[in-house]
Amino acid sequence: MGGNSFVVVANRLPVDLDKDGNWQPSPGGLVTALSPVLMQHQGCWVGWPGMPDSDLEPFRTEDGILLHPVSLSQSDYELFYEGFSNATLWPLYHDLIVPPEFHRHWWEAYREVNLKFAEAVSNVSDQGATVWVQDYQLQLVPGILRQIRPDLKIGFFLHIPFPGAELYRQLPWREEIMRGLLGADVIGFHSVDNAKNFLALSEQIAGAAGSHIGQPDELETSGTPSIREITAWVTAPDGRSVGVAAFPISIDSQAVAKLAERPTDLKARLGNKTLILGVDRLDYTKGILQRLLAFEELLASGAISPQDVVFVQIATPSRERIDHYRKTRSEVEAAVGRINGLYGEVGAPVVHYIHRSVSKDILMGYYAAADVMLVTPFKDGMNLVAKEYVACHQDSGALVLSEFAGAAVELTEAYLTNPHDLESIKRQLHAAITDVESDSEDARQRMQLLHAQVMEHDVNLWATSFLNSLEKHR
Ligand code: GDG
Repeated sequence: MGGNSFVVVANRLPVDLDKDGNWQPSPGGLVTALSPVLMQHQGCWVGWPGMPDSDLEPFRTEDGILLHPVSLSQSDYELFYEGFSNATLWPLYHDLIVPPEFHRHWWEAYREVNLKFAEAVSNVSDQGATVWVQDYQLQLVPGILRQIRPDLKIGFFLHIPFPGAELYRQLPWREEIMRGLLGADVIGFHSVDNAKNFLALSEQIAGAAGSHIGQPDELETSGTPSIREITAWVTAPDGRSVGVAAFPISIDSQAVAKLAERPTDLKARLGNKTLILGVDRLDYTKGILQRLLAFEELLASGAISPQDVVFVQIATPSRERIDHYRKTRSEVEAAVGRINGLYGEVGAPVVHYIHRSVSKDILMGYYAAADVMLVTPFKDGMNLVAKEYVACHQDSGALVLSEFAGAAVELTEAYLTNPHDLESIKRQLHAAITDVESDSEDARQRMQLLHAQVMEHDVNLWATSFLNSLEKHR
């Protein structure tokens, strides 16, 4: 076996089956960032193809990337994916916005599926290959690989927040997961705070020792100050030294900005009103209801008028069989109906709600047309939507952004808000609307700074910084 010197492993393969049965590349930034590296290194991507009980042979994308499917059963999907990944880890890592559920049979499935992924990686990896493990669904993979393939160079990146030790310690399988992660050579997080949480916990519960936050050059990256801000070494229980650092993910900024240049008639179709936009997977972490409530209260008080503003919310379906997702959807849809019932006119709703996925082109058209972007998660690892909006605006528009999104660390010129405080969302939304309507110089300057930040720190910088760190670690 073997044959690959560079292997990415993620829960999902970077392709989706279209309605005609053809594989199409999935639109995410991760695929864009990693495709050149995979092509350059004769790379391979290991992941689940997206439908249970499929038994597919490895195949190549149009770009020549080898895809190695891992087969998951319906029961794996329910217990490992919907259960442990999305109803235990997801809420725990997002600071208990809803209570996580702890079930032993979900944990068993998580372990077995992680073993399956690790074995698949081991089978396709050359001696001494570099393996980059992605995200919370696969946290045991580094530890398993370390045992069965000690020759590999192993990196791990977490795409969601890493919570404080006080919360994390609730998890019955906390030691096993920490040891799994510590199997890596380098562990990357979006933010310094996430990395610090991990360091504290690794000392407390995994028997790791000697962790310290060092100087940037201890784990040199080719990045900019924001990327080099924290670097630390932690000594794993088996004596190996593991690098821990913040690598804030980003987007393919140039490509996004280019797509947004295409003209659309969206504003005209919406009556040339001030356009407020939300774009999210329909997830309880994203604070969609709170932003609708803030909008509703501003309408109720007369601070804004339905004659002048219109709100478009794109809420892509997500994890629809999980109870808390169903509840969130009903609450959001009830609010949309109520607000339109109170303030809309026939043929002119004040909230336009789209509960389906839209194409990348159309999405970029919405970003470009939007005067105010509302991004209000209670907790978010990074939030790429905020960065995509900013890439589409050189000096127009305004971003209202939750302090609890990882993106807030870099996008400090946004209208920052606390999504738990409705008055704070109302205040910042109103300020953003007023500033863009009056074409304020301050708002223009703020957007110029945000735009420059995102254009400079793109997803390629993220990937190369991480991989350089991993390379140097050895
Ligand atoms: C996780 C972390 C972290 C959305 N609707 C449509 C669509 N999208 C695209 C957006 C954006 C992506 O999906 C969403 O990314 P986010 O970062 O905003 O959020 P999560 O999905 O929760 O991602 C997050 C991220 O991983 C990366 O590390 O930033 O914190 O939770 O790219 O544009 N794309 C299309 N149609 C849609 O309807 N084509």
